[in-house]
This record gives sequence, C-alpha cells and structure tokens, in this order.
Amino acid sequence: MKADFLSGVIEGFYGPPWTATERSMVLNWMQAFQLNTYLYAPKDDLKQRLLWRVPYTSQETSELKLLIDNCHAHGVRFVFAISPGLDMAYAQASELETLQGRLEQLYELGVRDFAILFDDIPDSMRAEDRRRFGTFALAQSHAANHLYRYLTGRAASRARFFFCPTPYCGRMRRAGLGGERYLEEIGETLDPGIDVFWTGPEIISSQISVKDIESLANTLRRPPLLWDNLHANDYDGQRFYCGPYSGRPLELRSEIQGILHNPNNEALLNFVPWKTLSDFIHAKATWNPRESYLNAMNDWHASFESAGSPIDLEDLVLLGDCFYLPEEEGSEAAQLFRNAEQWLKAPLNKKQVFYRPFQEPATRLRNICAEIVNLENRHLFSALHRKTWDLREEMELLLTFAKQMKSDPTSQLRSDYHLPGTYRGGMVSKLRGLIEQRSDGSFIPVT
Ligand code: GDL
Repeated sequence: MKADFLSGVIEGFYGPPWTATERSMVLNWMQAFQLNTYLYAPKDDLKQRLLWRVPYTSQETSELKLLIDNCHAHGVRFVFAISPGLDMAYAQASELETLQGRLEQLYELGVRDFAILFDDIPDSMRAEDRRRFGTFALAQSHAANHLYRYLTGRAASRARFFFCPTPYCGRMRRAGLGGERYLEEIGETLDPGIDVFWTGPEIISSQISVKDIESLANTLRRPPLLWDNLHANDYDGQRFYCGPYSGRPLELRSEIQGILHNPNNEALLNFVPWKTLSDFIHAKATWNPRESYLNAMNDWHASFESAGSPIDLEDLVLLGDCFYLPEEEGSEAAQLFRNAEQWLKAPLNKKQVFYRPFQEPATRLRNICAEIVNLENRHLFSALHRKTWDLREEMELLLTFAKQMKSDPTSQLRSDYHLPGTYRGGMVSKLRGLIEQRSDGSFIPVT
C-alpha cells in the first residue's frame, strides 16, 4: 500500500446535501479514524451538476470556505468535484473556459484538488462533438486533460485530480456504456497523472476482487481509485447500512490508489461504516469484519442514551444486524428471520415448539425500535426514525399474529393497527405488487 493512499468520504449521493453541522461532525469522525480525503460532490447541489455553468454566490462561497478551512484544520484533503456531463458541448471552447472559471473560483478559496465526474449522464453525443472528437471518451478526456494542465500549471505538485468515467463499473463496461472502446481510450489518452474512479463489478459491489481490479488497471494504464458505494442508501428510503466494511480482501489495497466511500445519506448513521473502513485500511496482517463491526458498535452505543429505558448493547447489535449490508443481514437478524419462517411454516400441531425462539428476539427487536423515539440525541432519532418505524410495524404484526395463534390457532388474524390503505398502502406499494422479482434477478408479472 502506497504512503499517499487516499482514504475517506465522498459526499456523492442523490438527496439533500449535508448541513454545515453534519459536515463538521463528519470531519471530526474522519480525523479520529485517520481518513484523509473528503470529496465534495453532492448530486443535488445544483451548481455541482445541472447548473454547472453558474458560479457560487458570495454567500455560498463563504459557506464553502468555512468547509474547506475546516477540512484543512482536520488534516483532511478537500476535493471539489464538478459534473458538467448532463449537457456539456465538448467541442465548444467557451465550455472549457466556463469550467475553468468554476474551478478557479474554488482555487481562490484555497482548493487545490479537483475532480471531473461523468457518471449518470446520457451517453449520446451531439453531432458537433462527434465530428470533432469521434468518441465520448476522447471528448471527455480532452476536457479533463485541459483542466488538469491548467491546474498543474497553477498548483503545487501535491495536488490531485480525479476523473469518473461514464462506465464506472464492470456491468456498465460489459454493456458497452459510453461506446465500445471507452475505457481503452481513456487509458490511452487521459493524462497519466489523473486518477480514475471505479465502483467495482457493480454500482453497489458486495465483493471486489484483486482479479477484477488487475484487468481494469491494465486497460486504464493506472491503478483505479475506488468509489465505494457499499453503504450508499440513496436508492432505498427504508434502509440504511451500518454493517462492516467488507467483501474486499486486504490485498486489494495494493492494487488501487485509495478508497473513497460514498455513504448513507444520513451523516450520523455512518459511524460504524467509517470506523470499520478505517480498520480495514489500517489493518496489518488479518482482517475480521464482524469483529471490527462489534467493536465499532460498542463505541457507537455511547450515542444511544435514552430518555426512557436504557438500550443494551446486545439489543443495538440486533437492530444493527437488521440494517447491515445491501445483500446481507447480520447474523442475529438472519437467525431471527429463520426462526420467524420456521414458526410460520410449521404445521399447527408443531407451532408451539418454534414459538419461543421467534417470540423472544422479536420482542426485543420491537422494543428497541420503540425505544429509538426516546433517544437523547434527537438528530440520531431523526436519522433513524422512518426506518425503525417500518421495522417496528412488521414486528408488531408478527407478534400480534403469534399471540393470537397461541390462544386460538384457527382464528383469522386481524390487527387494528394494520388496516388496508394505511398499512403498506399507496401507489408505490401497489405498483410493487404488480411485478415480482425472482432471486436470479428476472421479473415476472404477478397474476
Ligand atoms: C451511482 C452514483 C452515486 C450514487 C450511487 C448509489 C457513482 C459513481 N454514481 O451510480 O452518486 O450515490 O450510485 O445510488 O456511483
């Protein structure tokens, strides 16, 4: 692993950007966890993406200046990203001047490190751009090289410059997004001093192997920089992820320029992801994600002071296990789910045997979800509330069912708190009922 290995956080999700207070807290954690880089790229800062031509107002620059200075005070590199790809006319020289002007504004505020991002954009070219550059890759590489040269002429040599390609994961590459030889052309033409982002085999990659990266590095002619979406939750409002950084071998660290982590939208829910990411980055010979998770949960537990009944660490772990990783529940949640299934599927005369192993942890889980309402830390309560509310509703229903079945196994289940329309209601829910997804990823209409 290189001495200048990049590690840190990308504010790079869809949804409301973090507030100044949230960013301060993020920086405190980053410093404590020895993470060295913060990339400013909120998808919904209009001037970062859709309105990329519009400079920041003086009010906005003052706010950014505080953030930049705060990063530096915490020993964190501040990187400013711009995403002009939604409508940039690559062949027009004035567009490059506009881009340069936008970066210059930030340069004046003390920023030295920049990124140009071409993710999530239409992969079609204007006729004029096609005539001038031929391919998307050559057009984008021209823009990036222009800015890079401009900045290296201006800045000290420690400055870094990052590029996010239009196909930024294995699946997009195989689909030929951006054009057939897109990544090859980027490798051939992008200045070797520019780092290239990659999210792994998928946008959200549960596993990333050394082999995946080796072949990509050959094509790119440089080791990639990981943009890691493992804990990003902007695509699912019901979930967050507090499981450990995992699914990557320690050896991966020597194949890449660094790991920048695009996390849960709710800044406060990233304590465990970042602490475990830090453990991974700083691990010497071995790496045990579950151990790292349990240690981090132990530390995070201090934030769960309740104005009601105390929240035990083991109950918090059970809750955390329900919001673990995109494709994996933590072991206690997985066990609870198996117990619920066993109890539900058991024939009536056997149900009793399976009742307790389900009912005991389910009651604990229901109670901790209810206790979240009483957290002293109201910001943490706000961040968790919607998600724990949904989980609580499901636990309530199952427990009501369990209780009724115990007293009258043949009765029909009804709950006054789970009524048609208000429970699992609404257009999204109805639409979800129309098409079912199988475990192999394919869809079938529900008949
Ligand atoms: C993406 C977006 C990112 C988003 C993430 C998760 C990249 C390079 N871009 O595709 O902004 O937060 O998925 O939804 O990952």
